[in-house]
Amino acid sequence: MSKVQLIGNELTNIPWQDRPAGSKEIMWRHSENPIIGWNPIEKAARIYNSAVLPYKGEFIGIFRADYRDGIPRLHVGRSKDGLKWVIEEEAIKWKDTKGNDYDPGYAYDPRLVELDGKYYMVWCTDFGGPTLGLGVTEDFEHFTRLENVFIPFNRNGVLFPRKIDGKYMMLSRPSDSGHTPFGDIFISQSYDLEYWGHHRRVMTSGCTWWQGKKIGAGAVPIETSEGWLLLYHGVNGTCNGYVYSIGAALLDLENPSKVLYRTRDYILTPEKDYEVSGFVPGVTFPCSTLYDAKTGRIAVYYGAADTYLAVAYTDADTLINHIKENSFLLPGDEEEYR
Ligand code: BMA
Repeated sequence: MSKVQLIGNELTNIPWQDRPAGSKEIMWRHSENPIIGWNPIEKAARIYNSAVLPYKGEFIGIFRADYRDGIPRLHVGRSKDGLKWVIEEEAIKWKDTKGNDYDPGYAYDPRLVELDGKYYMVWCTDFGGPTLGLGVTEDFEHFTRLENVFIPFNRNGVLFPRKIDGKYMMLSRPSDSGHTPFGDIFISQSYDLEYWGHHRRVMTSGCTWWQGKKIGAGAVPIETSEGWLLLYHGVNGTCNGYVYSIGAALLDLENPSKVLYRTRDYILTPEKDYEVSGFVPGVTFPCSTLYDAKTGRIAVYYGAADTYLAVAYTDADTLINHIKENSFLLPGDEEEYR
């Protein structure tokens, strides 16, 4: 077992529980899951696939809130301990760069990253069909919506937390307008967060059964001594519909279009009542992590059954050694795809 280093800040107040005695799980669930249940605020029936960050000694998040009209919207939430959340009653109001109102018709599956001293959000937005919206805030009170990243159809946009070789990097998953029955993870580069190009395929679906149908980037990659740690979701089709599990990969630090290792087996799959039963049964959908570079502790926030928000824990040594020792790559994963 090698000692793995997470690159980043200390986070002494990270939510944490030790792995239960006798457990060999690579990722173990918070014992009080789910942390957000049905009808959490007046306007929303369900809050689930959501993204959090440390903020001013406490925690902040952008939450996917599905209203009773069926439309998902984004709300800010705050927490002292990362587990008990106070979600704002009103959805985020967006302005464009000229100060005009620019609210999306729907917005879901946010990812949140601190980058260059600001907080950027990528979400799935409507733009004649689903694709990636991008916005920025410095204070979580004023929100500026930037240019949409891609034309439809695209989902699961995840920005890297720093530039690589002078360029912003974004993972995404080209899709269709519905419940896409295919999908690989791609990476695109930009000098200004507006014009994107130099697209490469990073990882293909079909590697093993649980990720046979499609895959999508989950949380913002964590920089580690062994490469970029990426948590992602993998989907397989059963006779009862899709099942969403969680896997992990290590991407090359200088060229993240190259996969160094990826998990042959899922590291978390729907098992608990709140994962196998809900609005959409059989979904575990990671959108963010908190981590403590000093101890290597990682808290994973994942949506469960499109109904709940749940937390699971792992640590750098356990997870990264597991990925390296239980990897299975497909042709196209290892090399930059042209
Ligand atoms: C995907 C996204 C996610 C959702 C998942 C399972 O296509 O829409 O928001 O969690 O389906 O329903």
